[in-house]
Order: sequence, then C-alpha cells, then structure tokens
Amino acid sequence: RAPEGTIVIFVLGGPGSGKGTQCNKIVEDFGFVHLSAGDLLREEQRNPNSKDGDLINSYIKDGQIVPMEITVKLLSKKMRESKSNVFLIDGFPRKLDQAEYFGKNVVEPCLILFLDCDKEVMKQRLLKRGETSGRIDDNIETIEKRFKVFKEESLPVVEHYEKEEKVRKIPCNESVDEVYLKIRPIIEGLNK
Ligand code: UP5
Ligand code: MG
Repeated sequence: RAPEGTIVIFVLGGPGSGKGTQCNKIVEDFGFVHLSAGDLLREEQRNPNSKDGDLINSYIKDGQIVPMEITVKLLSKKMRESKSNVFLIDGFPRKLDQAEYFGKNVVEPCLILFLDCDKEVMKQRLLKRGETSGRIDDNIETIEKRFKVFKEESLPVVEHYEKEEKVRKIPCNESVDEVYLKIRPIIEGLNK
C-alpha cells in the first residue's frame, strides 16, 4: 500500500473530455504530481525492453481496457519514485474491479473530478487532435469504440464513487479556461 498520508484525486471523464488538459492546469497552480494512465501505457508501449508493448498496442488500438495488472504496476511505480504525496491520476480506474483493487491495495481516493462533456463535443475534439497527435486511437472507428467502452465499463466507476459522495461533476463543453474556473475552487477548498 501507499504510505500513510498519500492523497489521490482521480480525474475521470470520457475520451476527449479534457482530463489531460485540466490536469496540466491544476499542476501549474498547485504542483501536484499528474499521472495519466494512458500516457504511462503509451510510454510503456514504446519501451523496447517491455514485454507488454504489443499487448498494450492492440488494446489501445481497439479502444479496449488494458488488463489492470499492467496499469496498476506502472502507476504504483511512479508513485513510489515520486517525492510528492499528492497525486492526480487521470483516466484510471476505468472499470469497477480496478477501482476496488486500487482502493484496497494502493490507496482510496479522496476526491473524484468527473469531467462531463457531450459526446459530439468530445468527438470533434478528438478528430481535430487526430490530425496531428499520431495517437493510434484518434480515428473515428476507434473513437466510437472508446465511447462505448466508456459508457458501459467506466461510467459505473463514477456511479460507485457517487454513492460514497466523493464525486464533483464538472460540465466541460466550454473553453479550457471556463472549465478550469470551475475546477480551481474545488482544489483550493480541499484543505479547508
Ligand atoms: N481540449 C481539451 N479541453 C478543451 C476545451 N475545454 N475546449 C476545446 N478543446 C479542448 O483533450 C483532448 C483534445 O481536446 C485536445 O486536443 C485538447 O487540446 C482539446 P485532452 O485533455 O487530451 O482530453 P482527455 O480527456 O485527456 O482525452 P484522452 O483522449 O486522453 O482520453 P482517453 O480517456 O480516451 O485516453 P487515455 O489516454 O486516458 O486512454 C487511452 C487508451 O488507453 C484507452 O482507450 C485504453 O485503451 C487505454 N487505457 C487503459 O486501458 N487503462 C487505463 O487505465 C488508461 C488507459
Ligand atoms: Mg488524456
């Protein structure tokens, strides 16, 4: 388990809702350590010494959820190596069993920021990003699969934490700065 005093905030939301973008803004203002599960998986996929590269590639390309052992291992390693004890974890957990596993074996989150965005808005953002991102999942076919997986497998995670009253839902159709104006006070209020 993570050491006593470790604080974790999960930043969840559909593909293209703005998780990475908003986490970067939180880091600028508050200096937490941002861990994007998707970024860690992509980094591992590019690592020629990793035995999981091909497997990760095939799951991401198909918009499916990578087996959690791999993701939790990458997240835990980064947390151990970090000198900080406050973490923003973006895009994880994506499935109920992942939430339960992480809570039991690493740490329970204190807060869930749920970025709530219309599907059409997310789709346009991802297609636009796909023009330059080089991400193998930023194409219309995989984007549709990611939406389906999000709705069927990941939304129940948010509902689970709603029962624990840990979720702050942020409407995210507006501009980056407008969305952040709604997030900032929530983070500021954490220690009060
Ligand atoms: N943008 C952002 N906010 C905007 C705004 N308010 N107005 C206008 N434009 C805005 O933003 C997406 C794009 O929109 C960017 O171009 C941005 O400039 C613009 P971003 O901040 O990147 O959104 P984000 O929610 O982070 O979108 P992302 O595509 O990263 O979300 P996904 O959840 O789809 O991707 P992730 O990297 O988390 O996962 C990818 C895949 O990895 C998954 O499909 C899955 O196969 C695998 N995965 C796992 O298996 N397990 C995990 O735990 C994590 C990932
Ligand atoms: Mg992201």
